[in-house]
Order: sequence, then structure tokens, then C-alpha cells
Amino acid sequence: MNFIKVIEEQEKHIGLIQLNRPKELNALNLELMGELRDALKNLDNNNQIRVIVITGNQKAFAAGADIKQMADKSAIEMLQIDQFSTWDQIRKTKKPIIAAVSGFALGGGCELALTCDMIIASETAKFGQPEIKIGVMPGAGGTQRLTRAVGKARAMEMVLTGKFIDAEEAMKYGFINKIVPVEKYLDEAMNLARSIAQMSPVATQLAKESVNRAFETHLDEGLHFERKNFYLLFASEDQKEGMAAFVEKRAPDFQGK
Ligand code: CO8
Repeated sequence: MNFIKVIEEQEKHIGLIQLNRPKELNALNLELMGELRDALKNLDNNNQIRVIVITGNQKAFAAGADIKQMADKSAIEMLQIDQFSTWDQIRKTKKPIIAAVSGFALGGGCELALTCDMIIASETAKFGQPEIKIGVMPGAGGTQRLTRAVGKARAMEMVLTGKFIDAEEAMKYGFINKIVPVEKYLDEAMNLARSIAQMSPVATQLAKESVNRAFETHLDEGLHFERKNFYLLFASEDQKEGMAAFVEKRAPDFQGK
């Protein structure tokens, strides 16, 4: 791995990925994205891991796709490189992913944070879709996910002017979970990861899938999907353990089965 660092079990049940191109503000080149896709796949397949945290460094989560790598490409070359198939695979990660964001989360970096399931931001975080300033537009889901997250008027403003918003605004718009002092953003993301890692991984996986379905379908189909997953969980040992533990007034011990 040249552009990311992976700590399989940062602590029990939690996988940590750090984007690691600090000099380029973690600009997302094709190699980095390939490494990220592979790392997420490995963590998703690792039975010991229940939650994944993705972070950058204090100055940047990621300042977007690598502009230098794209600058001279033709439309056909971009089509053939097909970088979005990598993004599609990342989106299919079954385990919950928390983005721990400090500094710049711009363009593809903002889209990557939005691809995660929750965002913990430092008070220095800056989110934006500045692609319009370099003659393009968001391409990794920004026009869709940002719009669902913040509503049409705000998404239009961000996408059409390229303006950055700070953590306070992002919180007000409802697309991040929490703002913390800069020295604590990773700790806070780990705290959130820890609380999710205590739950049944079978239940968290199906719950994530069901919440995501709310953005992909109409209510009737979404409710049907939720119900099927709810029933399915009664086939898990974790459901028996969780409910027995409640009745017996003890903490549950979930095994992911
Ligand atoms: N691509 C390539 N290099 C970058 C990028 C980038 N996105 N961002 C920063 N860098 C490099 C700079 O070129 C500089 O390198 P060098 O030292 O060799 O000149 C180094 O990182 C440090 O950057 P700055 O000197 O510019 O640092 P500042 O603190 O002065 O400014 C900014 C920070 C404001 C973040 C500034 O770097 C900036 O505006 N960056 C570009 C932001 C941007 O436009 N992002 C959108 C890119 S397009 C995009 O994301 C399309 C997404 C859809 C496809 C997704 C596929 C992955």
C-alpha cells in the first residue's frame, strides 16, 4: 500500500484506514482509490471487523480527485479508465463506515465522506464541491448524495458556486454527526465506532442496508425491504442472545452469527 495505511484491528472489531498522500492533501489518484477499494473489501470480509473508520490527517481528509492526473485526459480515456466502478464497489461495503474528517473534504473528498455512513468532523473541517471552478462538476455522486443530504437549494449553491462550508454549517445542514475540537476528531470517531461494534454485526449490516434503501427507492418498497430484513434477523443467534440478555438483565455477547 503506497497511498493508504490500514490498521486491521486498530482496536477490537474496528478497522482503521488512513488516506496517506499528505503532500498532495490526500488527492484521490487512481492508485489510492484502488488501494482503498481493496482495503475496504478485505475489512468487509474479515469476520473480526465490525466497523470501519476512514480518516485523513489534520489538514485534509481529501482535497478531491487528483486534478493533475485528470487534466489531459480525453472523454474516451476517462470512460475507459472507468474509475467510478471503484466507487461503486466502495459503496457496496456492508459494514458501517465512519468518516473522521479534519481540514479539507473537497470534490471527490466530500463525495467520499458522503459515501461513508456517518461523519465526525473537527472544527476545522471544510466541505465543498469546487469542481465548477475547474470547469467540471461532481462525478462521484455529489449531485445526488449531497442533494439528498442538504436539500436542493443548498446543494445547488455549493455545486454551482463551489463555495466551501465549515463544520458548523455542515452540522446545521444535517450531513455530519458531530463537531469536535481538532485534536479529538479521530478519538470521537473511534468512540462512535466502539459503540456500534458492541452491537450484533448481523443486525448492523442489515440495518445499514435498510437505511440506505430509503435513498434508493419509494416508501412502500423500502418498508417491504425493512420488514424482510427484520424477519431475517430472527434467524440469527445474536437476536436470541440480545433478547435473552435483556430478559436476564445482563449485557449481551454478540458473536455475529
Ligand atoms: N489534485 C491534485 N493535487 C492537489 C489537489 C488535487 N485535488 N489538491 C491539492 N493538491 C496539491 C497542490 O497542487 C499542491 O501540490 P504542489 O505543492 O506540488 O504544488 C499541494 O497539494 C498542496 O496544495 P496547495 O498548495 O494548493 O495548498 P493550499 O493550502 O494553498 O490550498 C486547497 C488548499 C484550497 C484545498 C487547494 O489545494 C485546492 O483548491 N485544491 C483543489 C480542490 C479541488 O478543486 N478539488 C476538486 C477536484 S475535482 C474532483 O474531485 C472531481 C470528483 C469526481 C471524480 C472523483 C474520482 C476520484
